[in-house]
Amino acid sequence: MRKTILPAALLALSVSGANAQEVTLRAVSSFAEKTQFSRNFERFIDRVNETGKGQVKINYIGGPRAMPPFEVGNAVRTKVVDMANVTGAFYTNLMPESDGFKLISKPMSEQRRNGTWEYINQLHNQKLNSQYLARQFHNVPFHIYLNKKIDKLDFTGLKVRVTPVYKDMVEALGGTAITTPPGEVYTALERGVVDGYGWPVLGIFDLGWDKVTKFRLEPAFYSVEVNVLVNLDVWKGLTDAQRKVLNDAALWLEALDSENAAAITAEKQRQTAANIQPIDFGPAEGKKFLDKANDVAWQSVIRRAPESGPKLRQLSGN
Ligand code: 173
Repeated sequence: MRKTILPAALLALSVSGANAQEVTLRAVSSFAEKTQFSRNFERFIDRVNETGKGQVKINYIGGPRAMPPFEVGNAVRTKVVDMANVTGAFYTNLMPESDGFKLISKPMSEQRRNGTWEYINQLHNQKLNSQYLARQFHNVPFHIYLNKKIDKLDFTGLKVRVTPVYKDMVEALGGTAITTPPGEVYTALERGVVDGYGWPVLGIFDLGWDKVTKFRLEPAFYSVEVNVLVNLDVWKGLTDAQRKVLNDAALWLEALDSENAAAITAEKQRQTAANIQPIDFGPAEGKKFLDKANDVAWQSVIRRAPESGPKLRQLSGN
C-alpha cells in the first residue's frame, strides 16, 4: 500500500507547488488591440506565456476599450494593473521628463550598455513606481499629417491634433495644438475639428485614418518610444526565475525592432498608393524644421524637469 500511496502524494505536492509558484500578471495596452503599437507587445505576451509556463502568465485585459490611454501610467503606478504597454507621452503628468524619451534615438542595445536604460529605470522606479522593462520601436519617427496644403513650414491658422510629443513643435510653428487620445482622431478629422495630426510613420491604416488624410509633411522627426512597464511592488515580489522570463522576453521584444525599416518602406508605398502625398520643402528647410523641433522639445523638458532633463539630454547625445 505505502509504495503506491507515496508517489501519488509526492506528485500531488509537486503539482500544487508549481501552481503556487505561477504568478498571473494583468496587462493593458494604451493602443488599440491588434494595431501597430500593440502588436509586438501582444507577441511578447504570447512569448512569456510560452516560455514562462508554470512560472509567470500574462492575462491581457486589452487596449483603450479596457482603460483610457492617458490613465494607463497611473494604473501601473497604483497597481490597478500589473503591466502596461504605454508611451511616455501618455504619462508626462506624473513624470514630465518622459516627454524627453522621444529625443533619445540610440538603439536599446546601446542604451542598456551606456547607462541610459539604468537612468530611465531609476526615474520610473521613483516617479511611476514601476520597472522599465523594455522600450520598443527604435528608428520609427513621427510625422505631421495634414488635410490642408501649406506652402511654407508655418502652421498659422491650422488646428493640429497632438499629444505631448508634438505640442511644443506645433505651437512653435504657429499652429493651434489640440490634445486628444488616438481614439478621437478619426472623428476630429472627419468633422474638420482638426486640419491634421501628429502620428508615427507607421500605423495609420490600422486605424482607418488613410481615408481622412491627404498629405504627409516631411521630414520625419523624433523617435517613437512605447514602453513595457511593470508595477515595482509586483516586480520585487517575483522570484529571480520569474524576472528572468520577463527580462529575456523583453530583450526578444526589443530585437523585433530589426523589422522596423522594412515596415516603414512598405508603409510609405502604401501611403503613396492611397494617394497620401508628401509635402517636402527640401533639405535646407527640413533641417531648420528638425533643429527647431529638437530645440523646443529639449527646452520644454528641461523647464519642466530641471533635475533630470539635462542628464537625459547628455545621455541622448543630441
Ligand atoms: O500620437 C500619439 O498618440 C502618440 O503620442 C504616440 C506615441 C507613440 C506611438 C504612437 C503614438
